[in-house]
Amino acid sequence: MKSALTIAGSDPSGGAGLQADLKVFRIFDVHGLSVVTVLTAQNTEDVTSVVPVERDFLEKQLHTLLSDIRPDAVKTGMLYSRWAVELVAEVFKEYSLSNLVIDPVTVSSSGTSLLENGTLDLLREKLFPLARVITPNIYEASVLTGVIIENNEDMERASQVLKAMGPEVVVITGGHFQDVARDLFYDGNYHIVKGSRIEGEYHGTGCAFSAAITALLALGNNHLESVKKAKEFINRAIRNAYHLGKGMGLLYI
Ligand code: PXL
Repeated sequence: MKSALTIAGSDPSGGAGLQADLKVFRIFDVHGLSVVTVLTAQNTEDVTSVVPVERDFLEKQLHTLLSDIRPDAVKTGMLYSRWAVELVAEVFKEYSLSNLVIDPVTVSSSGTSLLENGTLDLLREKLFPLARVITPNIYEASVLTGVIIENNEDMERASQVLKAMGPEVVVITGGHFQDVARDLFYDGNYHIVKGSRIEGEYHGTGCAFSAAITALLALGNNHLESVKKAKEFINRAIRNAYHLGKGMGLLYI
């Protein structure tokens, strides 16, 4: 059995965060491991509170788990604090882990900030150089690079700037210029991964997409295959999304 670890926040609505990641790992028949970084109070409309776990407890969770089980792939979601980013980078090196997927979470779909000031600088400096794949959306790619993204050429420029920060592969999601949905994959060469643009707001698409890539890497797929298959998976999950609450749709995962 292959295994994948998510280091992420808890989302009680089950739409995003580690709950979504674990469901995705299960779909791909990969054993799911999870280390919780922050607790959130949220529903399909809003995030109302964010409480980081204590540093010592995050460290304890990581060492206790990793001294016993070696995951085949690891993803990070909402790390929130600067110290959490530093700790994850140290632990990743200490255990010589591979197949790190970073979803550089910045804001929730409902607009709440999901990180402390300065966390993005540390993500760039400490974690991106260790990454196999990073999966910013257009907004995150823009914040991380300073490139204003208004067309496909801007998206390409941002992906080059991000690649220079150290990851093997950059996938910028959510391009929809000229009404065509496309993600940009860049590993030194460009590949366009087409999506279908589906109207509406869905919660946790970034989490589920990066979790699917993580599971597929754990299973031994190469990075382009992993991204293409993850995109097909996410398109299906959006097409079959449903509403349980008053706010955003929940993915069928
Ligand atoms: O979708 C980003 C995200 C990641 N992780 C957690 C979240 C959210 C969005 O709300 O709550 C825990």
